Amino acid sequence: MEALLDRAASVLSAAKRVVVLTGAGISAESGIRTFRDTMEGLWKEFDPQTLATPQAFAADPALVSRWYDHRRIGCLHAEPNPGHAALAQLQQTLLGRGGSFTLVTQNVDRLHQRAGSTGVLELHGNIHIWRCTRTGREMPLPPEPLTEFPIRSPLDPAGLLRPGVVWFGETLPAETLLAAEEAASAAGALLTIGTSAVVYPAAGLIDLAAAAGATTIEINPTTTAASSRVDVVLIAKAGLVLPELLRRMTR
Ligand code: BV8
Repeated sequence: MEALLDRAASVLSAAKRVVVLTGAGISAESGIRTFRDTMEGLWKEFDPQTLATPQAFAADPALVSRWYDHRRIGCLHAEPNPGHAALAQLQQTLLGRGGSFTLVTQNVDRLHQRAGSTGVLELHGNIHIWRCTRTGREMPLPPEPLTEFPIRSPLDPAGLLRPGVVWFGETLPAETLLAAEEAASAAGALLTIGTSAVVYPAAGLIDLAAAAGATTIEINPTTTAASSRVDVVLIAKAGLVLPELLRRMTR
């Protein structure tokens, strides 16, 4: 691991343009269950992949709204962990050296922003902003649990509020995806952290960067669908290894 850490640190230090892609794993140490094991307690019998769809919301808006509000409150009560903090510090370090840094996340919890990261590209939206199903107007929700499910839209009597996330089968925000693809295509190094790398087009950013000549590095406590395609695989938890990586880059 020592040699791999040194190699990752020197790759990130040498790269002029760094892109970081994060998934649910970087929020695991903040107590937010990862997407594929998010179903606990009363949500045990549901599959997140089927619940995170427009079809599920159309079929049972109360159930889907209840699930998202449960996760939203969990995100509100969670705190950024040392992994989030290290990425915010990495951005400052690289910008301070005249390089560029782009953080692309699949997460909807806003913990990167709360840790101080800026310019975060949220490919899958944000669980704290909901929008009217009739007008499309977005609005933040109050910091306490909802009491009615589904929640009627205050903007249109026939409308409901839905979470401002991208469901399976929905297209990603075009500008955000384009910015992420442009950054990945110009990257000298891409660091993927805490994602099983099975959801597209997000996971495709790894291949885009590699095809453009970037050195790709993965941090994940298990191997993933991307492990065989990246240059450096660090089998570790993000909250432990990211601060160590930063220390090696700034000593
Ligand atoms: C779309 C928001 C156009 C909701 C989510 C090819 C091209 C394009 C589309 C597709 C394609 N093939 C298939 C598709 C369809 C689909 C897709 O990718 N399906 C997959 C499952 C096969 N994609 C789409 O539908 C996308 N839309 O492309 O539109 C289109 C439309 C129709 C048809 C074709 C094309 C929309 C995808 C977005 C879905 N919304 N989230 C919500 O959050 O509820 S995705 C969801 O999965 C989460 O956002 C999550 O972030 C994401 C990925 O999961 P991960 O983040 O990787 O989380 P996971 O639990 O899987 O893994 C966690 C990892 O952390 C693990 O590896 C674990 O080991 C690790 N870990 C654990 N602890 C730690 C840790 N790592 C570090 N430290 C730790 N301590």
